[in-house]
Amino acid sequence: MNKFDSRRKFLKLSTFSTAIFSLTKIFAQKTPSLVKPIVVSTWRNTDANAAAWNILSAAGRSLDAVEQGARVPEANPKDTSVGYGGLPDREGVVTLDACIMDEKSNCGSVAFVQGFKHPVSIARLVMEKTPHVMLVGKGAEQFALSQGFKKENLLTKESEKAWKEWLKKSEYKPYHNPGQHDTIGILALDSNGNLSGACTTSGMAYKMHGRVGDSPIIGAGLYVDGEVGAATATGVGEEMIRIAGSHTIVELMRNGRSPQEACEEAIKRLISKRGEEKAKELSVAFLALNKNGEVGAYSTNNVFEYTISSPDQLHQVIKSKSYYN
Ligand code: SD4
Repeated sequence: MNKFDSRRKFLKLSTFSTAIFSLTKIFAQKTPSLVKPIVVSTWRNTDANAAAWNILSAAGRSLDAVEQGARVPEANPKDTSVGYGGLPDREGVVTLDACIMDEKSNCGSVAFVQGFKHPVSIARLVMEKTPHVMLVGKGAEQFALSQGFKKENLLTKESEKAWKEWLKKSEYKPYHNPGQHDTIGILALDSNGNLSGACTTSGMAYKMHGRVGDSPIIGAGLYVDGEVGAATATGVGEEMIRIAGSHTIVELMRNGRSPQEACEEAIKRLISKRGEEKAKELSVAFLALNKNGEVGAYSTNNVFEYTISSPDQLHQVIKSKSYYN
């Protein structure tokens, strides 16, 4: 073979390999890697998970799944820690907090909102339609009205009765009250591998008027990093804010911890800051999901449960491990 023949053969071969390479590239773009979807939420939120699962199992977006999931307890008058039917503050006013975050770190949040059943959906519109992340109080309510949300009374007869009963002694002991937490934090990974999260609450029952906890605070009650994982929290919000709990967990996962190890480390950090004496009274729990669909959960006391939905475990309630038994 002379010099020109081998040059021609070389050119033919490289054209052939370029064509194969381009075909592989096109094929890879057209067939996204299919990930097993999963959704996890705090407490016994099986109906919320079912709503989220409807979206995830039809190859929908995790952002839609967490919003639709969070709206379920928001609308349920029997859930006294979230939305409609939420227990009021000590003035008898129901004030709501919520936030939402997607895989690209887009986020939206509302706090101290009165008279709107679905703060999570208002938070989503803050994210999508304003240049801001967080709107509070009257401003958030004005924005909600401008977006077509309807104002309504959220104080149910049952919640009003409970508040009047509470007023008789007016004892505020959120630290001693593990049974009074039901806030939903919900995290989802969709079949395109995208993570999102949402968190919504009526806050601590009988809190001071104007008090806002961790739930609407990005980094405290919720954090999502699309490259790493997501975390959410429930319990006495002041404690999660103190250690930027959800962000701390995502950073620990970024540095190689599993979701379980990260939740345990965050709880231990919180306990070491507060001291064992105080920590024994605290009801705080974290839930985390990483990019590979692995889940972790850990709490201070042994009352925390979470709900998982995946192709292998449909709407299953699981008891979390805890520091104190
Ligand atoms: C808050 N973390 O407002 C919320 C309360 C909560 O279930 O989780 N309740 O501090």
